[in-house]
Amino acid sequence: MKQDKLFLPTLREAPSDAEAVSHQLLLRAGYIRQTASGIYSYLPLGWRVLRKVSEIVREEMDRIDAQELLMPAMQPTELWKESGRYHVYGQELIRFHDRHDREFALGPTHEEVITTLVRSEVSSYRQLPLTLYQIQTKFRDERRPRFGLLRGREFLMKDAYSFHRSWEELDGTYRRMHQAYRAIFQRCGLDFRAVEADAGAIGGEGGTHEFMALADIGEDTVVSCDSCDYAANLEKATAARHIRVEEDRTIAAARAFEKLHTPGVKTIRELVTFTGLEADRLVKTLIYEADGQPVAVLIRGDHEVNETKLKHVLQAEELALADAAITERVTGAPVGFAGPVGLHIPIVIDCEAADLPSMIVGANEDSYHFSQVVAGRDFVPHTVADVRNAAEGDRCLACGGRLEFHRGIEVGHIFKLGTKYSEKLGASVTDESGQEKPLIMGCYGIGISRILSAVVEQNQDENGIIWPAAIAPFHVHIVVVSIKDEVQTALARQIYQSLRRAGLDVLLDDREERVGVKLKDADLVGIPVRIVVGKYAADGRVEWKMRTEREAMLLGVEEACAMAKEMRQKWESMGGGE
Ligand code: 9G3
Repeated sequence: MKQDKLFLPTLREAPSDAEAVSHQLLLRAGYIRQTASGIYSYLPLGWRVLRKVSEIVREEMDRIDAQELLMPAMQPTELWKESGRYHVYGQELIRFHDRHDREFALGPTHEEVITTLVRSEVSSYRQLPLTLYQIQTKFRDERRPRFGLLRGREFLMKDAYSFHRSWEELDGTYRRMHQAYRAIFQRCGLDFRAVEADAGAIGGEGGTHEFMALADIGEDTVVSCDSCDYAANLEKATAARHIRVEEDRTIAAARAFEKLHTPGVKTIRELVTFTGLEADRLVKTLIYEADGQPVAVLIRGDHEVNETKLKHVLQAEELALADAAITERVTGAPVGFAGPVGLHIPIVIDCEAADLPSMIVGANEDSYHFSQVVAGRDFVPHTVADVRNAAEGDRCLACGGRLEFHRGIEVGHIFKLGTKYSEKLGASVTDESGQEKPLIMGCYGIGISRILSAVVEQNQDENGIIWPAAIAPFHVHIVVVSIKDEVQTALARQIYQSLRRAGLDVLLDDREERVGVKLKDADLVGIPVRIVVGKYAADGRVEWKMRTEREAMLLGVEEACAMAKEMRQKWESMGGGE
């Protein structure tokens, strides 16, 4: 590709509203341009990278016998009413009417479409297992699109769906999909973790894993053990309960609770100062509204409520912290003095708060707390459950190691769906004994366009992007120092043709530009190998520099071409070659 004709509008500066470094660099290096908030055009180099990522995904999907198809973006909303999800998603689901006034949604995902398609075409277990996938644009009207491709409103996803006659058969496909995802993210050069995750609204009955690219910009928190391979999204992560030994429960039970006058002591920090006790001896009482009903949640002063876990424990659709007015109405006291004693609403207490032999809690009276309160004696919890966030430094439940936190970008998510959609939509097969049985399903997503940003977040420096070779828009960037010099342009063309003949993707910077600008652009665009043809061209020597290294070196032309060709072999072998 000759750069003089290439549509590659690089920028010196990123727009001020681009906060994430990947967003800034993809804009500055001319890979994407914003059309509207959360909606992007992929310019030629951006599209080349997207295609390379997509090809890696296709190779790994085809390797596990998944079959590619393409479903429509326009989905009749009757399907969403049939699946019961029409009212689950609000403004995020983009709906419109066609010329016949029929309502459609722009597809955010395709469980409904694929299940009705399979319902009408698959009738016998002999046609199973069946895994279908597509690489297609998804539409989700995010309230706050941000960080460029990391959270867009129109994005490229690979979504796969598998259909089975038994859970064992699903488990087999799920394991193969899990392995294929590892291969895909490794080939894309991502530093990622596969983590146990929460299925959320999709309702994965049998478990779900997310694939997280580690990056500080990531919205998710990955909890991983420093000693074993336990890793989970914070939404789901559990930690070992450290067993208390110091105080005997019977002693605590013998002492009646006492009233403490605690004027102005509203927060745990103030209570620590006032009582001289550590936060892990104190219990905060938070009032939540679960599907509109008030619930008291008791948790140790040094812990945080995990609302994903709490929602599951309460089997609530909607869950939110009650506001001050509701808290005062329910507890009879201003926020900061709420407590379980005398409350007439359900009380959920976190396991580790319940482990306390006795606790200090609000007295449900302004400026008063109770000490030596014993759960089960002075109040009866409705539920004792793990409703807390794991904390950094907690012990790993599996091996006792230390739990560490990392920020992560979700680039993949796989689910064992079970029969949730097949039952709702009536997709079943006759099994060996002629029985009609609902199909057992799995679904598997990869954020293809999001991978571009995740890779850039992990592979960049002060000069620009550093593409892993397998997904770089080109393998080699040839820069001619002065295109007026016949010797230089002839040598550059010779190298260009030789490398292209060897199957390398080569970009030739033949622009009438100062060499400083060309070299800056080359660093910004991030192609793995840079070959500069300049004053040494007359001696048949060129400057060779890897984008990952600071130093360049002088090589003979043959040596440079041979090295580039060898690298291609290496890159191909790292890849998923047959
Ligand atoms: C919607 C809207 C947004 C959504 C969904 C539905 C996320 C929705 C979950 C999934 C689950 C899997 C197949 C590929 C992998 C992920 N956001 N999800 O169902 F209507 Cl507006 O998409 N689907």
